[in-house]
Amino acid sequence: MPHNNNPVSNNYPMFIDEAQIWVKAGDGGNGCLSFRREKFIPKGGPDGGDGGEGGNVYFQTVENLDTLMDFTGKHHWHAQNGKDGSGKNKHGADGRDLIIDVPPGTLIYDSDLGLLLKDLSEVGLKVCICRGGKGGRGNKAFATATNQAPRTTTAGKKGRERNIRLELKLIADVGLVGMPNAGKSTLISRCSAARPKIADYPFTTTEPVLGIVELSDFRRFVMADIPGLIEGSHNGAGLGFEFLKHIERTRIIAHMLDIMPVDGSDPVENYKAIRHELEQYSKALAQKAEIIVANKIDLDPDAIIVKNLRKKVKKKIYPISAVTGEGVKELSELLWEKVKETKTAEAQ
Ligand SMILES: Nc1nc2c(ncn2[C@@H]2O[C@H](COP(=O)(O)OP(=O)(O)OP(=O)(O)O)[C@@H](O)[C@H]2O)c(=O)[nH]1
Ligand SMILES: [Mg+2]
Repeated sequence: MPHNNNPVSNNYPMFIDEAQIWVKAGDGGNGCLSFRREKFIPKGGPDGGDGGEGGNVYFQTVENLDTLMDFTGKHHWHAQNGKDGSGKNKHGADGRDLIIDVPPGTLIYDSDLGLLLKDLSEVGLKVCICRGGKGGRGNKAFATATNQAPRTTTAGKKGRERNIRLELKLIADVGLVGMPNAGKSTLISRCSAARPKIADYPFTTTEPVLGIVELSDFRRFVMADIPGLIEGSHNGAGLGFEFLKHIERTRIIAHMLDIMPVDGSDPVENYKAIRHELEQYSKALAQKAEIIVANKIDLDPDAIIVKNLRKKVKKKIYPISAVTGEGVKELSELLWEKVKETKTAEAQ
């Protein structure tokens, strides 16, 4: 399926969540062929009722949804068919509409036509994507003065079906920043289903990767892994520059420090260098809430390096090992809390 999540050519927003589904409106019920048959009324007239209408398929945007993950396990969505008409002029019941909830920011495409049907940009929008089929007519409807006993009925019309591609522009809640090789991709692959490439050389990550971090009780947030930053990133050095503008849109930054860089550099200096890049890039970025994560603590069993880091950086530091998983759960909970705080602050 063609889809472009290359932020360089796509400007903004870059993170795209997608789902491919098939939707079908209900078929109309068939018209009924029937004649009145009652005691003492030998030749009753036609009394076949019309079929009910098929249900429509709607999409609507709701609050509290922020991914298209609910569509991964369900590809077929079907509104109810209309019921057939029956004797005694009974109309068939209309089929129930199907209303599909999507998060605000969802684009709805007809994937066969490659056509954008609707941009559901805000909460509270609702759009009909497939109309249900009309009900067929019962023979009663065909009775005329000259044909009082018609045997004609029509079948219900088919409900419309479409192959739909949903595309959601996501803005990550947490942006991972740090030097190349700090272990950003290792972390995102440990706490989400994202599987970016991981390797022991700098600039392994060349494009942002998005992961959804899931916690208990359906809590989740979106984390973005971007290419490593280096000195001069704000001026375009390395790969990170293109992606800083997206990190600017995240709610918080998780600043990842490698406590034992293979190039022998000093983690404190590295921390300052990245801070400098963020500050040079923009005020908004520099002012964003930051969680400092000290990674690779499995290499520091006596916690001496972390202790030293705390002393020098003079800020709260959260130690983890993205490889062994130590501290990752606690970090995820903390990030969730911080994301929630910023969401609450925004809502006020
Ligand atoms: N010992 C140890 N090694 C780690 C840990 N986390 C990551 N690494 C290693 O560090 C190297 C770099 O990891 P990545 O996750 O690719 O680092 P990155 O920050 O995404 O790097 P770039 O994409 O190049 O910016 C890999 O060899 C990882 O196996 C950790 O907690 N402990
Ligand atoms: Mg990486």
